[in-house]
Amino acid sequence: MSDTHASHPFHGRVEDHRLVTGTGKYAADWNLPGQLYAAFVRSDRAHAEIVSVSTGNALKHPGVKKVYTGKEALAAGFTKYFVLVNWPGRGGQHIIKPPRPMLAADRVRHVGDALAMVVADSALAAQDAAELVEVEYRDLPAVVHAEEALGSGAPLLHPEAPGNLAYDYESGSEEAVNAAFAQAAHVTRLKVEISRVAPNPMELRGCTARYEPKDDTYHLYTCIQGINMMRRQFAAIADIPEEKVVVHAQDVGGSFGQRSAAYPEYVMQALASKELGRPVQWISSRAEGFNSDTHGRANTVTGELALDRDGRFIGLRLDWIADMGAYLSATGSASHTRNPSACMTGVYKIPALYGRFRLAFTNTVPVAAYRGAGRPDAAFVIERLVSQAAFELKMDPAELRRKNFIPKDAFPYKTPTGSTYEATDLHGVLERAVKFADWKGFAARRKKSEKAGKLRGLGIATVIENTGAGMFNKDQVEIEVNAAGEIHAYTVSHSQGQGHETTFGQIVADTLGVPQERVRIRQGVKVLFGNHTGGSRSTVGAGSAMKLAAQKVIEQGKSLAAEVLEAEPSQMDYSKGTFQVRGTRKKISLAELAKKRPFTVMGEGSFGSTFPNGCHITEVEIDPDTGVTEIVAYNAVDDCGNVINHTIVEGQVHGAVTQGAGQIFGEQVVYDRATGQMLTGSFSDYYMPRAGKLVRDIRMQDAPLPSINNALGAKGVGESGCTASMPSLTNAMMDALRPLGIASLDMPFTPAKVWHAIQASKK
Ligand code: MCN
Repeated sequence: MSDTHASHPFHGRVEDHRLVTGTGKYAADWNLPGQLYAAFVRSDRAHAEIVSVSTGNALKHPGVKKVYTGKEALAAGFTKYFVLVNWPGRGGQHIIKPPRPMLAADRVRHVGDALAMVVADSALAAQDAAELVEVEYRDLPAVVHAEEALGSGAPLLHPEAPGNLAYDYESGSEEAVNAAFAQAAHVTRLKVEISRVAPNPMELRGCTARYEPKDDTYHLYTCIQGINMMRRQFAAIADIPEEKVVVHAQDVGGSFGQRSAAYPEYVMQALASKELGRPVQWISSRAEGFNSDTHGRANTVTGELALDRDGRFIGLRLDWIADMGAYLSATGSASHTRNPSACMTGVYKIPALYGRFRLAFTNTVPVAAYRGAGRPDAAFVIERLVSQAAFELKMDPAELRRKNFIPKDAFPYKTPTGSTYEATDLHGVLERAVKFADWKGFAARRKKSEKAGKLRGLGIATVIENTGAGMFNKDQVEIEVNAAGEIHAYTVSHSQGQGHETTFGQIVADTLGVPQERVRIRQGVKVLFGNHTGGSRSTVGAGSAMKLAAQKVIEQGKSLAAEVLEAEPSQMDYSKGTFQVRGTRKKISLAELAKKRPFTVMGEGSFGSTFPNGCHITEVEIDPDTGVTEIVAYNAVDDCGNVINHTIVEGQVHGAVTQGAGQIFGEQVVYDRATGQMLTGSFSDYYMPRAGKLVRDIRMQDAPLPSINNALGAKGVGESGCTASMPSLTNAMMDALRPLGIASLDMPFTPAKVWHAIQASKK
């Protein structure tokens, strides 16, 4: 565990000086004396039995210390792993967790599946020797699409999971929905592919593992979202108590859900470190990352919305097929079942609802949480259905939304899937957005585009999502006011780019009324109870605990100051860093007090889910001759409760909108259906959104309605840009394309795909 601090003049984001001057410390910057290096031998095919692995030549390579194969991984007993879903699914069935050795032993199940690890005294020697490991395979047929994997006769990945079905989950009432559909005046149907994406954080994944024989502990120096999730997973795999796992990290160069896992590589490195008596480092390459870092989304969803004669929603049915890849990740199963089902009715009053979720194994990289973790997927389906229903009923899509919003007086609103939404101002947010985007002026803008030979579309999404409820039911923060007068605030949630040192520092400094330069945020240095950074919960959880802890500093400070000033605690006042005996001139600053009586306090609390919501209205312009699309307007009105720092919130929304737009217009992991090879394993083939080109001007307004579920009145914001941008931009695209008779088109809207659809519509 390590220290992050701000030891420079405060300008803007506290962490930026360190990060932009090359003095950050990332996974590859942890270099330990005597460390060895690991390289992994990965499957070059999608599905095959391993007939033999010959390590003789690799072992003879200079510098090689040891070569591990599946045999050693099995012997170590590392085949069990942690999965968030531990509740029964449909018919009381539990999720199927086939054993997974940390190196494939009898079979490889996806291109990139690691089957051997070479440990050598240099990274180069390890890599060269890895190429000398000879593997004999017996090829098996592969399946790379979830719907096909669940079909009859599909190749079977794990004998423990018949029909490749890992988990069958349901939410809501099938009976009630059937009854609603029987009475419907109109039904809108839609099948969508929410594509598989590769998160690609800037920092490559990596770890240095060190076994400490003195106290039998495993130390991981790696990129994380928080220490507790990593410790829990590693301990589950290695079958050791969590106390034996020590995680060290300082800066993390992006994660998006991908860096919460105790990946097999780390476990094997730790095993090697224990056996060889030296730390073992491994840093991924980008190509390796494409094939071994978890992917996101990858859902095929069929949705049906039933409406009555007045255009009111009376039922929603979702059939959700989620691709888990070859093995279950820790977070993927929850992200594709409970998460989307919690906000499955979106912002609408829909009395009857039923969702069935089937999780499939396929010969692809495992899927895990990815910015929004199922919630953008749920919003995508509902918001597309609503806009399509409006088109079919010849209604204004904003009007259909207004008509079906959960009414103001129905809050707190209990959804048919059991969530309780706290109060929101759906109408207020929509009206602001409609005005902000000049909804009424669209017809004229469309005409102008038409004159220029362009197709213009208007998209809207009104979304809500649950954030804030974590895996640990409590968040703790410790604040130490030391003898040097410094204020250190400790948390276990870990920033990966969200600017926590700035916002958490601000919360503590504002509560104490002291300059922010005096506050240091220290992440993952102490083991405390609490959640990792994910689910846009850090502000609600760790942030609230920061405030409570800072309030305790004042309380405890009053007692200590009273002792020093020979007064009663009840006589003490506190303001802007100074304690004063009421009605006298006797006073002492917090810093002076700490020099005499350094002290530490703990702030903690259990904070429930918050429900950030918003309305994003977008416009696109398509050049029909090339299929190239430009986002010509992006207007976002977001309610993320009380805003701690508007610049950071805006940055979060910009980043997430760009990420959503990336998926809608280009990002997609594509596997060849015949061979199971990844066709998009580098940045030459995999489109990453480019700043400035894709989303030119994201305009944003805050519409804060304070949350009542936490000490700050804040709601999470880190993912909302993804949740809203994906449906809004797709609705804009469909609005532009429908007049040509194009009923539906799946993401990504690449120029080629759009051009072909336009050409086909002319025939
Ligand atoms: N904030 C605020 N006022 C609010 C809400 C939040 O000022 N009302 C600030 C926070 O204090 C914090 C930031 O906005 O600095 C995001 O806060 P929050 O919504 O609590 O989300 P988390 O900090 O828990 O971040 C997690 C979220 C998730 S789940 C993903 S995925 C994600 C994301 O944030 N991955 C990111 N944003 C990312 N940003 C970067 N740069 N890199 C990633 O990997």
